[in-house]
Parts: sequence; C-alpha cells; structure tokens
Amino acid sequence: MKLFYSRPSPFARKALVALIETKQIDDVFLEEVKIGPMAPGDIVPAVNPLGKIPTLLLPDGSSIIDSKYICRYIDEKNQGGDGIKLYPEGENIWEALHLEALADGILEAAVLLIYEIRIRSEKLRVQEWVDAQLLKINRTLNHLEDNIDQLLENINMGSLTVAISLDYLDFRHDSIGWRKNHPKLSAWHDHIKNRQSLNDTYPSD
Ligand SMILES: N[C@@H](CCC(=O)N[C@@H](CS)C(=O)NCC(=O)O)C(=O)O
Repeated sequence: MKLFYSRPSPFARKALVALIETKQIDDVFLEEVKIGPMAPGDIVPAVNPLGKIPTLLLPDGSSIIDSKYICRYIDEKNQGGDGIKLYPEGENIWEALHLEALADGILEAAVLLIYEIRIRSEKLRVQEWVDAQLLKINRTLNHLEDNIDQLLENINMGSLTVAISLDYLDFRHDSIGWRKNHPKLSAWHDHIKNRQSLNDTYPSD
C-alpha cells in the first residue's frame, strides 16, 4: 500500500494518525507530494482524478480516497490487531462520526481560507465570504465547548480529528485565537496533543 500525503495537509494527517494508532504505519509506503488545487502535479491525479490527498493506493492498483474512508479502511484492516479501535461498534459509532464530520468541517473552512489568501488576488477577495468561513469555525468550536463530555469519553477517529483540527488552527490561523473563548476545549487539547500519533505528525511546511 502507498499513501500520498504532505506534511501540512490536515486531511492527510488523519490517515497518518490512523496508521500510527492502529500500529500499521510500517505496512505502508509513504509518498510525500507537494500539491495544491491549481497545481495537482501528475502523480496524484493518475490514481485519484480529484488530485487530492490523502489518497491510498492498494496493491491491486485501486485506490481509496477521502480521509474518512481511508481511516475506515485502515480501521477495518486492523480487525484483531493490537492498536486502538478507531470507529466504535454499535450505537456509539454515530457520535464518533458526528465528531469527525464536525472537525472535517472546521478543516474544510480553514483550508478554504488559506486558499483564499494564497490563490485569490487581494482585489478579488470577498470579506463576507471569509467571515462566513470564520463563523462556521466559531460556531463549531462553541458546539464542541458546550459538548466537551463527548470528547472526554473516548479516543476514536472523531476525537482525534477534533485534535487535528485544533492543531491546524494553531498552525495556520493563530490569529483566530480560538483558545480564548473555549477554555474547556483548550484544556482537553493541551492533554490530547501529547499523544504520540499527534506528536509525531504535527504539521510543518
Ligand atoms: N474531503 C477530503 C479533502 C482533502 C483535501 O482537500 N486535501 C487537500 C490538501 S489539505 C488537497 O488535496 N488539496 C488539493 C486540491 O484541492 O486540489 C478528505 O477528507 O480527504
């Protein structure tokens, strides 16, 4: 198996964290790529027409795309293995998927804001659109602050993705200052960020 990833990509980081948590990181060849929406290169589009990372290439030449499905695949591959279970069984699955979707939503808005700054020329930028993305991020942070018990309960792909999304805000959007109005989330993050899978994959350029 081969994982296409980049060090700054928070979605690719989800796949790396899933591989470390399930102790399968040594089973996968990691291929680092440099891509962006306007510069996908040739390598990733050859195996994923969307040209996005993460993309997981399987030995039979097929690929799994989108971080949520890659993480599900990694979890399935680990049936009976000694790493943690990334997606709980039974009714608890819905809470984990809900958390993962919320954190993915923070990441989508945060990544769009970066593209806005890097790709769109200043005179074409629309402040209302930027504000709408910031509002999505803030509303979701408020929701997580109000529902902190869900995060305290278990480590799964939902809570790990929330940690990844908060790290990404620290990495790319320090000016948002998310900790100020979210003290419970901040305390939770201070604790979970020391987990080895998160420590080993902190984003960098
Ligand atoms: N929903 C996708 C999003 C993946 C994504 O947007 N990845 C970015 C890097 S952070 C990317 O590949 N961007 C290149 C592009 O948009 O063409 C997932 O969860 O994997």
